Amino acid sequence: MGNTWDFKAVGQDIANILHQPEYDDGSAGPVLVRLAWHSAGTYDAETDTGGSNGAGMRYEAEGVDPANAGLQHARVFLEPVKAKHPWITYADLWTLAGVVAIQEMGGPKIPWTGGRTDYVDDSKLPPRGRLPDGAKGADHLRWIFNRMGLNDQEIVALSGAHNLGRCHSDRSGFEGAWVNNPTRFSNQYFRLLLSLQWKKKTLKNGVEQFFNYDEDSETELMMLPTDIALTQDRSFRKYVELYANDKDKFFEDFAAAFSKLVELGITRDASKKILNTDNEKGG
Ligand code: DDH
Repeated sequence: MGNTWDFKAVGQDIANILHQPEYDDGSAGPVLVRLAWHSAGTYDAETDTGGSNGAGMRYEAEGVDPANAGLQHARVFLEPVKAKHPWITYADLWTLAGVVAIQEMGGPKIPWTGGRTDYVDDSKLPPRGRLPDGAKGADHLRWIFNRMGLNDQEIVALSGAHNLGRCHSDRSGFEGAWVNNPTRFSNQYFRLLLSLQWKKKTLKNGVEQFFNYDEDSETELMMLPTDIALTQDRSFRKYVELYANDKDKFFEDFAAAFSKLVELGITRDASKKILNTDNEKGG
């Protein structure tokens, strides 16, 4: 049984379950990152509701929200880690898993501190519809992220998480991966957004998406309408260009924005002394 507050040991065990040869591209990493993001991205600054505290996806209202389809896989991957370290809250486990996965896939160290509670405060429950809709455009992105207190630069930096993973038609209705190596964190997403020709296509299920056939790898890469919107809006595009040209700057800004994301709306359990719980695994 792991020692209470030994987040480093939890981080190590998360790193150990990332390799999943039977799943997707062989890694649980991308879907764990999405779990962390969707647990936090419901935050509304004005009413101080939503956010990662409470781990609301354990319950039906948030858990079976169509926006969260597929994230049960991420939660199942983490159960052995929770069983070994029962003291950790789900809210901490899910956000730490995202942070550890990013780093293990070659991304930046993301400052992370434990202490989220699993207490569900009914008055803080987020309504559905707070997570972004990939079929929409720049105004929608600002509406969603400004509500969390995040600005244009942070929106673009965070969107760089689409270097990882893929869309599944049975989850979101979209299909395909953004980059050729979707388990390696990099700024490739931004470079491809600018360098390839993206053509709109309507899938059999009626969903519109952008595709490019990559002759080098003989695979078809894709972008969501919201990804393409980042290149069409002047303010967003400035940051797409910055991150496409400067990987270090992208890593730095991504780490800061992701860290901010998983802190949104957090109230820590004051009865427990949380000392020096910085994510050392991320070190
Ligand atoms: Fe995303 N994302 N995301 N995303 N996302 C999907 C997959 C992944 C949007 C839509 C989708 C962020 C922002 C946005 C990841 C991380 C992050 C899928 C496919 C859709 C659709 C789901 C499926 O079919 O399985 C939209 C829209 C936005 C936006 O408007 C900005 C952000 C901010 C992050 C983040 O982590 C900071 C990751 C990782 C995946 C891959 C998941 C997987 O299973 O693989």
